[in-house]
Amino acid sequence: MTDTAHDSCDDPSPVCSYTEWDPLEEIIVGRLDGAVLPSSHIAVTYRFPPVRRLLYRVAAGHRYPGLLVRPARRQLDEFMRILEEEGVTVRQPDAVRWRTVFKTPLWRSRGFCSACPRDGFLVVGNEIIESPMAWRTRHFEGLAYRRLFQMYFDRGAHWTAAPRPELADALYDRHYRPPPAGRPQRYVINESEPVFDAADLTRCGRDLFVQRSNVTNAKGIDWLRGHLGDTYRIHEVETTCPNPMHIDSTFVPLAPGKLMINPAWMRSESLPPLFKSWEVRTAPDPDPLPRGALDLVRWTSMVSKWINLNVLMLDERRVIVEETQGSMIRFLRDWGFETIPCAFMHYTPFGGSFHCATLDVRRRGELQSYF
Ligand code: ABU
Repeated sequence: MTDTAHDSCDDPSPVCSYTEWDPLEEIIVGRLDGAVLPSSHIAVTYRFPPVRRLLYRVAAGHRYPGLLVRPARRQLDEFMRILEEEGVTVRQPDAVRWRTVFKTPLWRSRGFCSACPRDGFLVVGNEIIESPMAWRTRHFEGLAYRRLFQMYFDRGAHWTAAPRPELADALYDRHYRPPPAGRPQRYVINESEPVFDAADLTRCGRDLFVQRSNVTNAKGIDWLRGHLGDTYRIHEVETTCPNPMHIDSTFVPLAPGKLMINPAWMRSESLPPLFKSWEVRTAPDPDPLPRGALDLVRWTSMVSKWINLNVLMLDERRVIVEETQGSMIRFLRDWGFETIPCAFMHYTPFGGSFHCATLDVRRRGELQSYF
């Protein structure tokens, strides 16, 4: 890949997206069919309390119960209906038998699901980059997207995979526990090979922002920097989250000049200096989930309570936001956005909300610098 390949998208390119806010034209939305509870490997369970870890050993590798899948699927259908009504082309990955045990020469696992395309794939300009994900249970997640990526490739998109990681035992600290508040950051993974989840990155034209996390190491960031070349600048942002995994509930660029940050995990003083020219606002605390129907979601959620920040921009003005999060809806309206509320909390046991559940394939716009 040469640098110039990223400068603008060939016209018409089926894949073209430089930012989180250019007008959205086409998107991949996750699929819940066949979803399996991810393996009980340390990289998955390190943040569970001891009792949940024990229970999880029995449950891991089994299908998600219908009690979780059915309401989540209803909400997913409604989310896709809203996207289509707003003029967006929606595509979904294929169904895969995630319960199948797969082996490499070093280890074996079952799969997980394809609920969150954001984690495994990064779209930069006209290129789809497959990330070298650190969770063994996600090693073959790309299979669900093969047909779509092949179609985009046939129509002219660039398609790259980062070096396939070994995910050997040596990558993980099997005794890892998150550091207590105020102690130096450390991670369940080390630097023995490059790994990253695409959801640890967010895109603002020529500038991309990344966080180190329990699935993204410095070598992974270095690989991406080398791959993208001089056309892009990758800036690392510091988070104080004790369990960092995915930047999209921590550091959320909404539009040119508008950045939303998580009040618990980001300090405006430690933002990269280039944000001095941007308006940075601290997100509101999440509203508690209503009791009753969402109790099961509360107990089985795979995300933090800050998933209220995980919004999806349709363009610089319109934003899809979770409907139980009244404080977030008011915050975004006060800031000049047009909010589109959608119920989606039942999706969180599968790993995310609107941003995680999607991969924007095409947004109308050109490569620019916003700083
Ligand atoms: N996959 C995004 C999760 C972020 C969070 O748990 O806050």
